[in-house]
Parts: sequence; structure tokens; C-alpha cells
Amino acid sequence: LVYVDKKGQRVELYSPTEMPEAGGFLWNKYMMVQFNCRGYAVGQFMQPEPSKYAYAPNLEAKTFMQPEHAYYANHPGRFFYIKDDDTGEVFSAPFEPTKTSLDYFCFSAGQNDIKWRIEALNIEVTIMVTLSDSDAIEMWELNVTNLDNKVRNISIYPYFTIGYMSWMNQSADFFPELNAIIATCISPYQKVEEYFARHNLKEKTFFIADTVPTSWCCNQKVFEGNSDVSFPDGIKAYALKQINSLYEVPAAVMQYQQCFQPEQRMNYRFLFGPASNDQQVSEIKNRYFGKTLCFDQEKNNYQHYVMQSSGPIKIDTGDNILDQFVNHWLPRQVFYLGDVNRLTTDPQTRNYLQDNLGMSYIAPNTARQAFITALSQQYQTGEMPDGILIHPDASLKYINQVPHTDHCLWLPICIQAYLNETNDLALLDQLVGFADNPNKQTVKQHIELALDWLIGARDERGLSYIAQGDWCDPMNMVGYKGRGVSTWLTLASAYAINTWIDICNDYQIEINSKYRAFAIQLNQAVNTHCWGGEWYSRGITDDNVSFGVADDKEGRIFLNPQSWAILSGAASTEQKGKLLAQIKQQLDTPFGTMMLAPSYTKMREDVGRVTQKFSGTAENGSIYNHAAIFYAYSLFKIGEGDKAFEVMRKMLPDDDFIQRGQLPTFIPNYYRGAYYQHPRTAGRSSQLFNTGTVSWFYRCVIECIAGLVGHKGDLLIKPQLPTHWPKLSVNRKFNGSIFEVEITKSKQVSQQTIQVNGSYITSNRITNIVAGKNYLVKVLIPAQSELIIIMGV
Ligand code: CEZ
Repeated sequence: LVYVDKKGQRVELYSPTEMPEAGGFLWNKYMMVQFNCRGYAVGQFMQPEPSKYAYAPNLEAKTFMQPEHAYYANHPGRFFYIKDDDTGEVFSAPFEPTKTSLDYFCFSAGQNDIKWRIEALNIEVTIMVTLSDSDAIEMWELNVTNLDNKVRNISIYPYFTIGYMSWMNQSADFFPELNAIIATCISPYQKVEEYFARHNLKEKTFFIADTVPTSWCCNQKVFEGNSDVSFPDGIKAYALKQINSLYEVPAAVMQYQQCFQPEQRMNYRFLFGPASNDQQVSEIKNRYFGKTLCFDQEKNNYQHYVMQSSGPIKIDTGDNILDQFVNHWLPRQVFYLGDVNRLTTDPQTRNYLQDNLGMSYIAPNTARQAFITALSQQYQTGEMPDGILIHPDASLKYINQVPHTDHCLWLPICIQAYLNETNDLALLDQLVGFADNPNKQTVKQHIELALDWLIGARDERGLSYIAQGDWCDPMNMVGYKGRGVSTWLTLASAYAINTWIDICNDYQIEINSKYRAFAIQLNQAVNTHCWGGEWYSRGITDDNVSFGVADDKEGRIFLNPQSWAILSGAASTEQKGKLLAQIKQQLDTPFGTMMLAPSYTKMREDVGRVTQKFSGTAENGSIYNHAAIFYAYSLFKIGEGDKAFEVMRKMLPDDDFIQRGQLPTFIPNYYRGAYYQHPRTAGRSSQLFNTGTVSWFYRCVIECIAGLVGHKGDLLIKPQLPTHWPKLSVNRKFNGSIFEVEITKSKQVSQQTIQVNGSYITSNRITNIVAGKNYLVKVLIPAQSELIIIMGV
């Protein structure tokens, strides 16, 4: 069903029906498109806010990318009907809208393109879509081959849906001089000010072909006729009716009537995207289909763009799905998130910081600049805003208008990963201004102001106020009256402070002793008020009710407070033993670790919107991978490498592809949970590739599993291999050098031994790294027992 190719860095799916929602995504700085294997597509481009160029049949609310996006018959898509003109038989590629059974089907997701190969009626169709590097343009290539040994008359119809553009004004026509269909709209608005802000909007959708069509149609209703999209009247007829759209739903359909000799192949290219005016369409046509073969050039440029996602680690574990994911798809997803900030203009502060934790490994300069951008929008009180504005016309929208209380704590946590990787101590001395004061202070001072803000935002018990949410966005009614507190936030604040203390110790930076005292105090407050005997609660509401506790029928245990109690040091050995046992019993499933259980089935007005999400989806008890990776990270920190690896490995589908419906090309934000409540849907992927999971997943692979951690410019070696791996080969780029590392389990050693370029070293630290030099590192770790680290770091 699924094949993960090593060399071509592709993942292939051989059925259009077994995993109907599976697909892949492409993006550049201007747009992103998610293609599902059957031909449906969700695309958007930035101007500067996300906008559509292929619309749904009804007017859509504009929000963020939705999980578990639903597809339906007239959903936006890019399709090719193929008709044997001699027999009248029809099929469509890649699969929708005719859903005719095919002789062969292959959907193939690549790093920088998506391809299909289809066979039916003795005709082969191959399709390739890629993006331009410099525009919001989809670039399509179609090859049709007559596999027969007789002459055949075949009609080929590319059908690119445009959909319901606007209730104010929409139309479309064919422009012979451009060989293009152009649809135009005035997107709805109300305020006069909006009129003046809109003249550069791209309100045209173009479909340009490189080959002159036999016929065309721009009118969805006329094309479908009395049938529907599965077998439109337009396809039944000999030729398409050349009808435009005058305030009728636009469509882009062309027809190529072609006589094919035996084994003859025909090639067509198309461009699809948004433009401001016809002149722009003409320029695009000339540029991509002109004499200079810009189509191929752009395709190459896009490949180079995506290649920038290459990361600092390649692993060979023998587990092909994991290896290909870590070596190619994981850095690609990390780079997507970090390079275009999820294609938003006001990324949530915690997302922006964590996405740049990931970028620290791939493009450290980008990460550095992002930390500075974020800090320049901090208030002088130390408070961080809910979102970071990264475009001059951006404003805080949607979730960023809801006050959340955790943003400050991500600063030292994310910056620590950056410093490990780069040893760029100068960052801490960099001067940066504030949102409400241009007077600059150092990054170090900014971080301490953030920590002071967290320390100040606590109640008389010493617990952190949650306001209308912490990491958990929809936990909006625990503290909206101003009194509710969060166990997780208190623990995470302690962890953030401890992380800052570690950074200062590492770099011999003087630090006020109050921080150590506050970290202890925070942990103590949690142990006094939030430990329930077997696990930690999630918080205490405005009305002083603890929740996430044994007495709760729903939402009895939450994962995050347990993981972060391990990270913050709040949990004693005994407490750790207890809470790990409870996680195993109440939260572990074959698909991963659930975020809470049992999932809520009805509104709790003292917890909030999270309880209204459907049980087992998103924060209401799914396997929310972001929470699960925090858990994995905490397990590594206490040497529970096997458990941690299991949590991570379950983020990738393997022998359960059909249940997950997901290809191992990205980690989705969740898999359905509520394992005991809704076993039928448990494990199903959200298909949403916007998730903070992947930066942490990358960090866990680099710093914990391979254990090749940067530290003050040195490379520490402290791997944690799962018990069932006999060895691990790693290629690690660090500090401008390449480390070829072989980690082998051996019965001959009782503690870790390390040879660097043939000589043993006495600690687990490679020092005096010379940039440009290659290092051959052989590590032996004891076979039976867990790793013993010689020099404790
Ligand atoms: O958003 C994510 C946020 O982007 O939810 C996480 C949070 O930490 C991330 O910053 C956990 O709450 O509003 C909502 O109800 C949803 O929770 C979404 O905002 C959610 C989506 O998955 C977005 O991709």
C-alpha cells in the first residue's frame, strides 16, 4: 500500500481508496497547497493575509488551517478527465471526480513536487505539480500516453475548479491571446476604509495552458449541465460549450482532442494561481512559457529552495520509515514552519519561538533574528504579546486577541537549544528595544524581565494565573475571572527558570540568586496544592476547584503537568514512579499517549472551550503530538530512553497506515484519541502539518537519541539507544565540521568508550573542534545495561 523510497526521497501510495485523506503539501514564501491523493486541493496565498484562488462552493470563514479537513464532491481540486472518443468511455485522474476504478494508481509525494501515475483504458497518465520559487503559482505537467498498439482518438480535459469567488461580483472568460481562462471577482467587504486598502489585491484566478485547446468552458453550471461533477454533460458532449461566466460560478476547463498513434505520448503544461490584472497574467505566461524555458528553471529554483531544509543529522538505524523521515521529511517540515512561519503574519508567540527552536538546527541565523524580533515586541513589564507581528501590515487576530499567560517561558527554553547548537553567546549581549519603549536592553535582561513577569503573575499560594489559556489555547475558562491557576504553567515557569540558571552556569553569567529560590518555590507550591497522591492536577479554577484529579469523571488526568513536573524537578523519584504508572494505565494507547483522559463529552464552564471539542480530537484527549513530544523529552531527561522512543515512534504510521490514514511525510498535530470511548476512530490523523511537535522531535533525535549535543562549542556524546537497536550510525554536522559517528552496543565494555579519529578520549566531550575537519567517532556502549555516562554533564 505504501512504499518509502530511500534514494528518491519519495513516499508512494498505491490506492486512491484505502487512505482517501492522505496527501502531501508544497509551499513557498507566498503560498501553500495541500493536495490529497485523489485530486482535491486546499491552497492559499498571502497578500499579506491568507487568501484563496480556488474557492469552495460557499463563502468560507477565514480562520487558520483546519484539522481533519473534509472533502466533498465539489470541493476545490485539480482534475483531468480522459475520454476515449471512439468508445465514449471516461475516467478521471488522479481519481476524483469520476472515481472510476483504475488499472494502476500511484500517488507519490516528493520533497519538492507531487506526482501521480495512473493507468486506465490502456492509457497512461502522469501528473506532476510543483511550485514556483518566486510567485504564488502552481506549475503542472501532464503526460498522456496511448499504451495501445492501435490509433486512438482521445479527449483530455484539465478541470481546475475555481468555485464561488464572491457574492458581489464574479465572472470568467477565455482569452485566446493568452491561451488562458481568467476569472475575476470583487471579494466582499463593507467598510469604506477597506476599499482604499484593497487596490493591490489579487482578485483574479488564472489557468494558463502552453498548448492551444480544441475547446474550453468557464462556467461550472454549463459544464456540469444536468449531471454533476462525476460525469458532466460537458464531457459527454463531443466538444465543450464555449461559454463564459457572468456572475455565475467560474470554472477552468479545457479540452484537447487528439489523435494518438500507438504508444504516442503528449505533454501539456499548465499554470494556476492568483493575479491582480490581465497584464500580470500575460507577463506570467511569457515568463513561464516563453522561449527561455522558465518553467524548468523555476522548477529547479523551487527544488533549491526546499533543499535549504537539509538538516545537521542523518541517521541509519535500519528502520527505513524512521530514517527517511528524520533525514528528509522532518527537517523539511521544521523548515516549512520556521521559514514561512506557518504562512501567517502574526504567529502565536509560543509557536514562533518553538518553530525557531527547530530552525536553530537548520538555519541558525533565521532563528537568531526571530528571537530578536520576538523580544523587540516584548513590553517593558516583561510580558510577551500573544502573537509576533512579522509583516508591516499585520495585526493581532483571532486567537491572538485572547490573553494567554505562557509566552514568556519559551524564551530561555528555545534560546538554550539555539545556544547549544551555535555557541553564539553574543546573542545574550545583543541590545534590543521594547514594544512600548525604544530604550534598548540586552537579550539577557529581556529574558530576566520575562521570568520576573512570570514570577509576578502568581496567586497567594504561589501558583501561576492562567487567564484565558496557557499552552492549551482552548482552556479559556479556568481563569477568566482572574483567579484560576495552572499547574502546568507553574511547573513550566520553574523549568524555564531552571533552564535560564543552566544557561548562566554554562556561560559563567552572573545570576541573581532569587531565581533559584523562585524555581524551588514554584515547584513547592505545586507539590503542596496540585499533587493528588498519584499524579498532578491540571489546575485550580476561579472557584477554587481542582481539576484533572481522581474525582473527575472526565478530564481526570492530563499529560502536560506530569511531563513538566519531571522536567522542572518538582516530582520526586517516588512521584515520578507513580505518575508514570498512571500515564501508562490511563493515557497510553497503541497510537501514542493521549493528552488527557477520559475525553470530555460536555461543556465544563469552569474549564472552557477545550471541553466542547469533540471527544478524542485536538486538545480534548487526542494523541496531541506536541504534548506527547514534551513527554518524550522529559523521559529522556530521566534516562527512560526506551519509553521515550516508543512515544516518538508512534508519531509515525507503520503497520497501521489505514487506521491512521497518514503517510510518513509529516507529523500531524494529532491522531484521534479517546481510545476507550471511540475505538473506531482512534488513531486517525488530523492531516494538519502545522505543529510545534517537529522542532522538539528533531531536538530529541539530535540531543537525546543520537545524544550529540552541542555545549559551549564542544560536542557531547551521550546517546540513548532503544534497547532493540544494536547500533546507530550518524552523520552529524556541527560547528562547521562533519562527525561520522558509529554507536555500537558491546558486551566488551562496562561503560561508554569513545575513539575520535583513532584515539580514545577520556570524557564524553569532543573539544577544540576545528571547522572543516572530519571526525570519525567510534562509540561503544555497554550492551545490557543502560548507558553510564563517564563525565556527568
Ligand atoms: O492551535 C495550537 C496552537 O497553535 O494549539 C496548541 C497551542 O499550544 C498552539 O500554540 C494547543 O492548544 O484554538 C484552538 O482551539 C486550537 O487549539 C488551535 O488554535 C490549535 C490548532 O491546532 C492550530 O493549528
